Amino acid sequence: MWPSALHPELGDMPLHQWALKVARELVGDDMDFDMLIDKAPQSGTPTPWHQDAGYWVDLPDTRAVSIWVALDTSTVDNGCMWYVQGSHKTSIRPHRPAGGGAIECDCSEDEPGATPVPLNPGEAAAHGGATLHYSRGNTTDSHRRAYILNYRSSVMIQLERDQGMDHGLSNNERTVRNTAATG
Ligand SMILES: O=C(O)CCC(=O)C(=O)O
Repeated sequence: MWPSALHPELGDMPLHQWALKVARELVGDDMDFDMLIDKAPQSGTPTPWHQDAGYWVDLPDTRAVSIWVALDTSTVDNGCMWYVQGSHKTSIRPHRPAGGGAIECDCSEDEPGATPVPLNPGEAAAHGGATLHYSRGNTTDSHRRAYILNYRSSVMIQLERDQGMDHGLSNNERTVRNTAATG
């Protein structure tokens, strides 16, 4: 979580500048948080089906967008994203804990509209808070890395922070401080 908190200079670089422009056009107006996910070779761990809104605290304005940028070629076999077409306009399904802090809801590759979205490095897909999505485990010998930038309005970000929701930023800052203290 939060690569840009570890390396603030990322915020001024082309990916963040470009993604912010796209996010402003689509819905949000500020970066809520960013993530780097590396599905390591042969790691075989799927990301369970979920809607991001299943993680959220209650907010009066739920408009948000995530921009998922492929850093490696993503394929069905190394765990490219799957989205359910049209689900961004549906209600939020019940979610349950799925282990390791993740959550999941009832959905499968057989859901009508479920579509894998393989991407080349540098290509991106955007999803909203209600979009059903998932990825298979990586069963190949190469990495599947992605940089994910999440946006919503700055007023809603402040409301989240007021309720203690910072997507791991405070943990991250503690880790950085401890790492610096122990060398
Ligand atoms: O990269 C993945 O496999 C999952 C990403 C995800 O769930 C998200 O961006 O909301």
